[in-house]
Parts: sequence; structure tokens; C-alpha cells
Amino acid sequence: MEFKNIVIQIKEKVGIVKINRPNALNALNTETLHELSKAMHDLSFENQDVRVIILTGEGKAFVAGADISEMKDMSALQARKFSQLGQRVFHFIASQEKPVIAAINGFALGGGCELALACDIRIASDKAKLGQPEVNLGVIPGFAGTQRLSRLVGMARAKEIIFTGEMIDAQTAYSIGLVNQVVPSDQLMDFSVELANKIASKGPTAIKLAKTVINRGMQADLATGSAYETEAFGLCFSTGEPREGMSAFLEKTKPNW
Ligand code: CO8
Repeated sequence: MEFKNIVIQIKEKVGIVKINRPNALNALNTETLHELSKAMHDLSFENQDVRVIILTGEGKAFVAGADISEMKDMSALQARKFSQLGQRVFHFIASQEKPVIAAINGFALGGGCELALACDIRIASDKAKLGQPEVNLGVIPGFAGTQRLSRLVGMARAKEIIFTGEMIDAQTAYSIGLVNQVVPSDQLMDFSVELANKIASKGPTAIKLAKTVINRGMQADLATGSAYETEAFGLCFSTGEPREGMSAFLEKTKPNW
């Protein structure tokens, strides 16, 4: 598949997916959502070398939302289908096994904030602005923002952000736990790649299982989540990776996964 709106770059064990529609502030239209889906599938399933994925945007936006010009004249059924498409793509990003870091370079609004929410870790440039401005347009978040934002920052803060439709700056986003770190804009990609490399240097199966167990356990009660953990802990030993990691520790060397 030829990508018109996405650029993929591979740096050893890190795959970088950049949304590249800067003239529309990387707004997500149907075509871009399909391309994003394909890019994520390729990096998740086809490319065995890539262990961590970074999502970012070209220019002054991460993603400024779903494409307003495409949505404006939608029927109810078309809007429902568009919401389902975005939710399917974002659910895939959240639930596939490789960690995904959102490197939020600028505006992350509406569907863009929802895309960042579907990632495992969010690193924001100090110039980033985040928000769910859908109510300004007479709609509500439709790519699972009502759900993921509330789960991440709590219901009261999510309601404030969604009801007011106002943007918040990166520091405010950090203070409420919406982003993990804020870094100077010119250091965003270096910082994100360094973080990705650090994660990529760990036991690969352990990282995949840790993501899966955290995600599943957060939807379950403590006993069920802990049972997932036990099964996954055992599963680590079905690979040679624990032996490699523990031998390296005891021999004071680095593991070769
Ligand atoms: N969709 C389409 N085009 C956009 C979008 C967008 N979301 N955002 C910006 N653009 C376009 C502008 O129209 C403009 O195009 P042109 O140059 O042709 O006039 C270009 O990008 C540059 O934008 P601005 O001139 O507005 O740039 P500014 O720096 O002045 O402002 C802002 C930047 C503040 C980010 C401003 O562009 C803005 O407010 N954008 C809209 C943000 C927004 O409301 N996002 C939410 C959209 S709704 C949504 O995401 C719902 C998700 C769930 C969908 C569920 C399916 C039904």
C-alpha cells in the first residue's frame, strides 16, 4: 500500500509513524485512518525487528482532530461508521502487543487527543496543546475519548475538558497525568527515541506481556488481573529470555535477547 498521509521510518528496533498532512494539521480523514491502520499492522505483525513504535505528527500539529470538512455533511449512519473506523484503529493501537509512544509535537485535539490516549506513553513538547473541542462543533468525542480520558485522568477532569472544549497546555496536561513527560520541543524526538530504545533493550516477550496484562487487568477486578499476571509470568519462561536475562545479571554482562 502506498501511503499518501503517513511516513514510516525505522531506526533499528524503533518504528516511527508520522502523520503527514500538515496543510490540514494532520486531521484524520478516512484515508489517513486506513493508512494508519495499515502502518500499525505492518509494524506490529510484519516487522519482527521493530519492538517499540513512536507516533508523531509533521509540522505544528500532532493531530488537530478528525477531518471536519469530511464530517460536516455526514448522515447519522456515516458518522456512526466513521466513529467505528476510528475506534477500531485506536483499539488496535492500544491492544496490540508492542508499546506505542505518542510524541506530541503540537496540537492534539479531538481525535488527535484520542489517538494519543490510545498510546501507552505520552511525551509532550512544551509547545503542545491538548483538548477535546468537539462540543464547539456540536458533537462529542467519537474515537473513545469519553472513555479513555475519564479512565486516565478521572471523571471530573475529563468532564471539565470535554464540557468546556478548551485547550490545555502541556504542563497542565502533565499536572493531571494526561501526559507522562514534557520536554523542550527541539528535544522531543531525541527524548522519545531514547525512551523507545530503553524499552526495546528489555526482554521482548516480557514487555509484550506486561502491556497485555496491564491492559487486561485494568478492565478486571484485582483477583482476575492478578491471575492474568501469574499466567503471563509463567509464560515468560516458555522463552529462553528469563534464562538469558538472569544469567547476564549473575555474570555481570548485558543480555542478548
Ligand atoms: N479538520 C480539517 N481541517 C482542519 C482541522 C480539522 N480538524 N484542523 C485544522 N484544519 C485545517 C484548517 O481548516 C486550515 O485549513 P486551510 O489552510 O485550508 O484554511 C489548516 O488546517 C490550518 O488550520 P488553522 O488555520 O485553523 O490553524 P491555526 O494555527 O490558526 O489554528 C487550531 C490551529 C487551533 C488547531 C485550529 O485549526 C482548530 O481549532 N482546528 C480544529 C480543532 C478541532 O476542533 N478538532 C476536533 C475535530 S472533531 C473530532 O476530532 C471528533 C473525533 C471523533 C469523530 C467521530 C466520528 C463521527
